[in-house]
Amino acid sequence: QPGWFADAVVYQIYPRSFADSDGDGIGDLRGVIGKVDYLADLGVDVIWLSPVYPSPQDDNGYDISNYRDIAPVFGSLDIFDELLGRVHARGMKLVMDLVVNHTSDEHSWFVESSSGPDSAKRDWYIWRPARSGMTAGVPGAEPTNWTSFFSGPAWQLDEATGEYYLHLFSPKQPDLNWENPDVRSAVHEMMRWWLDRGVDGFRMDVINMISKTLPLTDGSTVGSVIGSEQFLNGPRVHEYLAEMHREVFAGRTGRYLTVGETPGVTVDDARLYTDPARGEVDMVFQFDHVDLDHDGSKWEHIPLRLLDLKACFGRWQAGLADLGWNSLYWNNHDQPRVVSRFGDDGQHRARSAKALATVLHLHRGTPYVYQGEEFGMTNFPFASIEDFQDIESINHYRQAVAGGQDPAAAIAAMRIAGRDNARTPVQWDATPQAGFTTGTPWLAVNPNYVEINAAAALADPDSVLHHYRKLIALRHLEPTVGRGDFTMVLPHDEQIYAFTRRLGHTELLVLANLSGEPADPGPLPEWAAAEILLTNVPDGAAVLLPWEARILRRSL
Ligand code: ISL
Repeated sequence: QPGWFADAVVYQIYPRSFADSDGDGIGDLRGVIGKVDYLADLGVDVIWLSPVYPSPQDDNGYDISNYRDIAPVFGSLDIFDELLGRVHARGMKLVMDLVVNHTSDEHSWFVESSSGPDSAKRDWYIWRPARSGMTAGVPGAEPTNWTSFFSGPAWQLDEATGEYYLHLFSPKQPDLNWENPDVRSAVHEMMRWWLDRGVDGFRMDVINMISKTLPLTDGSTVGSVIGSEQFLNGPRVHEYLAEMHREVFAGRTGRYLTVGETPGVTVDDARLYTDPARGEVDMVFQFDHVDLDHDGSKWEHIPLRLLDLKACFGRWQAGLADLGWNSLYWNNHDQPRVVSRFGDDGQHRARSAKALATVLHLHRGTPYVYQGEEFGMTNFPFASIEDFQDIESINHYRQAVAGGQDPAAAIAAMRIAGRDNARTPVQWDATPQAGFTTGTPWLAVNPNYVEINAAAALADPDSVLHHYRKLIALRHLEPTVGRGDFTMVLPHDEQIYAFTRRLGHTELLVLANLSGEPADPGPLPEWAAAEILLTNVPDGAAVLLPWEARILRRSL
């Protein structure tokens, strides 16, 4: 039987872009406090806060220099405690981002580790000499040929000691050495410290990368990141997660949430990660559906084919039907906006956003809503490299242009797939800077804020936001949404996404036209008398309008 989180919806806050209370142009915890009532009214059960710890902000806080404090730019521990109290008072939970595959290079652990080969913490990170027979610092002398997620080699030479350290992400994000038991217990202790403070769990950043295959050798991956077969779902990762679960959660009686971010995870891996009997994590974020619209690297866009999407989700639904649990997401701070990506952000913006939300939320699993998704925020019209702030995009641009790519083509790819699409400030209202800040925002506000904003959506009973509110309320009212089994219907239809959910004597049918043309589902006699629970088109007919979606219920 699935846990409490089957009936829950999680809302992700990327604090930098959420709400700025002090006019410095960067969102902060006081800003979040000001929106707790908004989130409670939306109906979400859990808030996941992207990192707010002290950080040089090389990767917007995913490079942490102190795990037990709050960055001044975001607030303080006192303000954090106040937020936690407010969230709990409104009956919601708060989950922290746990980024422990790597720290910042400015974390005291790394400062000590890099002080010399004899440092007591040398072994807390992954240090290696230059490739044998080569001089350190010469291109190609890196210990292995691995590349970083943010372009270039995954190794950085430390001039002082002549050794390299591993960084799967930026050079300012050195990878911790999880083989060292002291590293693991330091992480466990830090997690207990946050739980003792009252937080309700963790979203675990790239947690399936913490175990590397030893000895480290050249990678053979074809694709964007070389070496990944040696660190994705590595040999000891399940052991580490089970140990973490024991060391951190054993004996605690609260209802916690743990979700692992796991790029490259397969259904079979996920069955291991999320089998409750194994005691690892409650659910993982898989990436298959967000990999369907590109070829090779994320920058090589191809249009989504609905049949691929249905096959992908269908596989995940079937694979975790009897054991484990799915997370469900369209968006997060790393992904372009779903209405622009898989919907229609022009003529049918509201209707397509509602259709996509309906489909996602009615799958079996725990849905995640990313800030602004709930009222249909769109991608940003990026025009030049100066418009970007994200390290991944900027590094990619430099590498692509240095390699001879047309700069305009690189920008075009980044406009489609760049992470900054998700990171533009939340559009609260139609006042200057969309009500996000009284100052100058760190990343430009989307010019469409005058029409697309939370205040306008709240005032319009027919808005995307009210549709999200109804979907969340439906999950709370109708147990079939959280707990029913899943059966795909019309699997070969190229326009319609349809499935049923069944629990006891209740059956739901979801019918969604995920295309810009009318679509005919054909006769559905057994549903003729069914009750309509939710639609995005008033008075729907037999043939579905573009992006029309409905949820029906019948008793068996
Ligand atoms: O964003 C991605 C694809 O464009 C992924 O490769 C992403 O880097 C990967 O999913 C890991 O993401 C997480 O860890 C990163 C951080 O930059 C991301 O924001 C975070 O979600 C390193 O901590």
